[in-house]
Amino acid sequence: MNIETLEFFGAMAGHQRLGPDAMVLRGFALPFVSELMPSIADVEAVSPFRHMVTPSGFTMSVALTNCGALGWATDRRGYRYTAIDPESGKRWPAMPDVFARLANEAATAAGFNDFDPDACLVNRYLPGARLSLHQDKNERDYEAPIVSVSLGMRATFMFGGLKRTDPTIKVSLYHGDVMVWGGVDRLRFHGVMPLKEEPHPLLGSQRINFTFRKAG
Ligand code: MD6
Ligand code: FE
Repeated sequence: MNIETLEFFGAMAGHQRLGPDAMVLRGFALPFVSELMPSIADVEAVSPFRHMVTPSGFTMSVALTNCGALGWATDRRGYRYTAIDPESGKRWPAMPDVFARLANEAATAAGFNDFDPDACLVNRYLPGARLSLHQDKNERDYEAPIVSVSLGMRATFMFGGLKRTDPTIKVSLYHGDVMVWGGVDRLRFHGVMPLKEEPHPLLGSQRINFTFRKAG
């Protein structure tokens, strides 16, 4: 299929381009939700959600856990990927098959073939939680895209440029939306505005985000 035809079918499906290599696939995760939910409980049972501390000593309002061979962690010493959950002292739980399948299919739909993530960061937002503007740059390989899945309450995502001071656009991310970005957009600053309480019929007053990466 040529690029115009791909773009046309993408637009028909409600896909929204945010940059040359960044797009939102509206509702792409919906067919996976009934399989994803019990898998979140499995992950949480091994490595519970926790509030980590940033290198500057700030306790994050977002609670997080991980699955996969590598997990993202932060403490006073810095940000890094670890094979061991610092809290449990054990490996992060394995990435459930359905997670890896969703990530791979979303990447393909956005034009990135053969995405094989080794890390899945799972973020939980309660009302008021936010994520300040940042770049994702702890991964070894910037060639692979990042695939980010939103479940539950709506979030207002801020998407900026390559400099912190560049203007940002705001995009609502809804239950089932998947963002894929890579290539020239891979290092763009981004964040999440404080979550408003708009309870979701399935997840209640929370938002869950999975962020898949090739970290190692
Ligand atoms: C979130 N996401 O959506 C936080 N990073 O809750 C991220 O920080 C993020 O969504 C890189 C790529 C996509 C993302
Ligand atoms: Fe990020």
